[in-house]
Formats: sequence, C-alpha cells, structure tokens
Amino acid sequence: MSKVLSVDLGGTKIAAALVINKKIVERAQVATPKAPEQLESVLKELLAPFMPEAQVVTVASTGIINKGILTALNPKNLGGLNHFPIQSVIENITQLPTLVINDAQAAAWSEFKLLKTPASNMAFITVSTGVGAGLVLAETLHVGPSGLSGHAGHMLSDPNGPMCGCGRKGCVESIASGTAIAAAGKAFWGDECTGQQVYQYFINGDRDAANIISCSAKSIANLIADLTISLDLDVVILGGSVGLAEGYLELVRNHLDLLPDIYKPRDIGLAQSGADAGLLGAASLYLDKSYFTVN
Ligand code: BMX
Ligand code: ZN
Repeated sequence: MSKVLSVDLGGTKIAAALVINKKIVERAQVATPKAPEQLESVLKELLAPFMPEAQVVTVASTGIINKGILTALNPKNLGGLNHFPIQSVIENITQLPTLVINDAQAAAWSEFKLLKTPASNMAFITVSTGVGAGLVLAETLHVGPSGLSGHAGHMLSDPNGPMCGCGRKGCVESIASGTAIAAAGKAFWGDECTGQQVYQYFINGDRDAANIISCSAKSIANLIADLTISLDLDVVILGGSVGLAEGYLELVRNHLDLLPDIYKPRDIGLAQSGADAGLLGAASLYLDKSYFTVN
C-alpha cells in the first residue's frame, strides 16, 4: 500500500496530498473552518478527489492525538473544538485505514530523515497558529504513552506573560505563536490585525512590529536553549508559517547568541520540506514502518 493520502490538519489550514514514493504528486488546501461543527463536511469535500487512488490515509493533526482522538491542549486554536474522533471520522469518510499523529511529531520524523549531517537528538519546532514540537531522541520519535510528548509550546516563557488558551499563564505559545503576534498587534493596529500584517510591518521596518516579532523569536530561542540543555540536542529544525518566515530564523539565532554556548544546539535550520513537513512526515511514518502499522 504505497499510495498514501496524507492530511495535515492545522489551526489555520487543512492540506491534503497524494503521496507516492514519498513525493507529493497532488495537493489541495482549504482554510480550517471557524465553526468546529463544519470540520467533518470540510474534510469530506477536501478528501473526496483523492479517495479513488489512495490506499491508506495518514494524518498529521494539531492537538494531542491519543488512540485516534484529538484533544486540544489549546482549544482556542480550533475555534473551541476540544474533542474530535478524527481517526473514525476520516475512516468513515474514506473507507480506508487511517493513522493519526500530532502534526509537529510527524514533521519531526520527516525532517530528521532529511538531515544532511547524521544526528542522534533533534527537536522540530513549529511556530504557526500555535507552537508545537516533535522530539527525535536516540534516533527514535517520541510520541509518549498518551501522545503528549513534545508539547513544548506550553513550557513557561514568562510567568507574567499573557494567559495561554491552555489555561496556563505565559506559555511560549502565548508569546511566540502567530496567534500571539496577532493579539499583540491588535493593540497597535486594531481588532482586524492579523499575524501576517504584523510580520509585514516588521519587514517594512516598523519599530512596534519589530518588538513583537523579537519577543516571539526570543521566546523560541529560550525554548531551544531549555530543550538543548535538558535533552542534549544536536540539531533544531524550525517550521510553521512564522518559523519559516523571512528573517525569523536569524532573529532566533541572534537571541541564542546572547546565551552561553552550552545552550546552543550544534545546528539550527529550517524545515527542508517547508510547509509540507507534516504531510510528508505522517506519510513517512507509515512508509518507513516507524510508528504506524496497518494490519
Ligand atoms: C498547540 C497544540 C499542539 C500543536 C501546536 C501547533 C492544540 C489544538 N494544538 O500547541 O498539539 O502541535 O499547537 O499546531 O492544542 P498548529 O495548528 O499551529 O500547527
Ligand atoms: Zn499553554
């Protein structure tokens, strides 16, 4: 079964692709519906064109994935959706065996396989609607007994920071994510302000936007430092719409450079598969027989 329909369900977009020999041969994308009750019908419409050819479905999804059920750590990222039986919903739509894993965990696997210099310990960090992470330690992807492993976006960044949608104050996600960037921008540019707009203002040289983006990058730099010192990381790979944005990696590097060397991984880079890391990661976990198996 090597024709894989891979799905990436994120807080902002849902992508689907037909993956053959680990290459995307066809791809489609829609916005994640604001109203969670529309999720099933949106998935049905997105997946239908791929179904005749696909033999198996792999899904990289935002949220904690445990036994095929999505539980949101930060329900605000999914319009309030907190509990969604994603595996059975997609199995019912496609009538195909369906395998689901967290999006950052999936992306960590494909990016680990793409590393040019061999590594033992790697963290993939996505800075997007939320902040997610996937950990590959001793060349093994860590999912954890309940799927929670790698949810490092909810480690503490600033005890006096904003309230995070998970219910804790000052998580990395509440400062660094695209959602947090948009929220900070609203104070300057009004309620309609988006994260992309703030980023564009930063590129254009606006001082307030530069401060907001710098806070985000500093929070990610400290997260990288904390993960490196606790897990002895060789390499960190950044992904997600903010992580991949022009100039962001450089800002993170600048903040890390202010710390003692012991806090720096040997290497930091951008996801080689860019925005497709989750799609390819979920498919690879099945094709490599590394995590997913189908009877
Ligand atoms: C949140 C959490 C993680 C996810 C990360 C990135 C939810 C719904 N998601 O921390 O599981 O990996 O966001 O998600 O609680 P994305 O939507 O930004 O890709
Ligand atoms: Zn949080």
